[in-house]
Amino acid sequence: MERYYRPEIETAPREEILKIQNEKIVKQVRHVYDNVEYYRKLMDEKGVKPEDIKGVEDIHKLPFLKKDDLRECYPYGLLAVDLKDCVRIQSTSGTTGKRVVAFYTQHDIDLWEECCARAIVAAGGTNEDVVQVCYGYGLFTGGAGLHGGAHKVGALTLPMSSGNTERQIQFMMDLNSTILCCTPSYAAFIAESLKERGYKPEDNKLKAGIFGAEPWTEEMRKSIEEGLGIKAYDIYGLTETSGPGVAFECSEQKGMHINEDHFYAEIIDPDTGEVLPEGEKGELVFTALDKEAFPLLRYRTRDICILTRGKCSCGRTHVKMCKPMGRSDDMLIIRGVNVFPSQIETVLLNEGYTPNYMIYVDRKNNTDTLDIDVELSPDKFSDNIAEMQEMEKKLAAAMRTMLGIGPKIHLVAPKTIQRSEGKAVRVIDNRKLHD
Ligand code: DLL
Repeated sequence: MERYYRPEIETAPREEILKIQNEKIVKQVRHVYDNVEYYRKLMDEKGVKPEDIKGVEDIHKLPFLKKDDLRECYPYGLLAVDLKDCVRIQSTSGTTGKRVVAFYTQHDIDLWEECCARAIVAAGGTNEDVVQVCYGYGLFTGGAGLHGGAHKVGALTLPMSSGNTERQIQFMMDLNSTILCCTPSYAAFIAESLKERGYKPEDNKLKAGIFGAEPWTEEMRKSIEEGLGIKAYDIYGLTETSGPGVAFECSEQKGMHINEDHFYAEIIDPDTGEVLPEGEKGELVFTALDKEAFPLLRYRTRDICILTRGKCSCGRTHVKMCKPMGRSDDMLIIRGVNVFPSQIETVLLNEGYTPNYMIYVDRKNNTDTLDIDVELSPDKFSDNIAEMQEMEKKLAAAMRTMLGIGPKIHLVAPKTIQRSEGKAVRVIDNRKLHD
């Protein structure tokens, strides 16, 4: 039987959700206009006043916020409450430019942790579970968010943080963890490490995993589910909107329900900014409806996505987002062709290879090149060069069919590609260095 953390909200009729959203947005726009000078200026420039926003149908009148605005406002420029009312700061893992710092009041923390609690319950979590959190703790929102959510559910929480895989496995087996929370790439690594130590999927007590923070394919889901003997659920979120839990998967495992009583989602055309109708692919934009300290309105996530409102078998009524199809800035344009790393992962897993790979893009003699290192599992590895070359050719052909361009494949020995404990880095684009 499906269980919910807040049934009255999660299964509320559409009209009721809309009513909640309309009430919240009116208050929220007033709060931001009165307290955030930067956004007030953007609204004034656009000629929009708080009184013009009477409900969510007016949200499209508001200006967008982009990552650049956040950089410009670093660190306090978008803060909407007194600093003394904030109880926490978290930050993005960003490697370029300034990091985004997000502020939280206690109300914001409660709201965020509740979103994570909803995700854990949707994955079958109860107070009888042992939740092993191996997302990074610290500034990254993964550890803190799922940790808080697990507490709210009343589960026994194992605050492992990421890394030290030996210890992760020891605790998982000794303390009978039932729910695993980490990035999908780290889950794949844990599965591989368990197998190497001679454990079979049925030897652990895990029943579910809550995996997110990076794109992952359906093929990767299947491989993790088989490797660990669990059901693998997706979870989405970003530091700017609080962290994980903005959206989460239910038993249907087909798209993630957005916590619409807290976050209003739109899909826009990334070039024109125009709002697209339901079912169309575009950039995901979020408005935080009731966050106090760092209440971003119409924040452009750069994640490419589709929203759908069809009836869900789990009984939840909140809108669903599909798996993000990569960020608009993750998309590689190689010889004019759009390539998403997720397409490469799909081909690899379909062809029976491991999810351990590295993509290298470069430009030689004014032509883009695409090279993919693919790690072989020990059973596929051989010193027969002709055989290896034949496999490389076959894989390159399968890639060409999927991508529209042919990469150069390099099969590499088992254990030669570095494993990820957090967000996996799988693309190195050397063109950026030359341009
Ligand atoms: O990654 C928050 C998080 C922690 C989500 C743990 C889920 C689990 P940031 O570091 O700010 O926050 O990165 C946010 O990561 O805009 C997406 O591009 C990507 N992302 C997050 N979840 C998913 C997912 C956290 N389930 C950025 N699928 C977002 C694909 C995801 N991409």
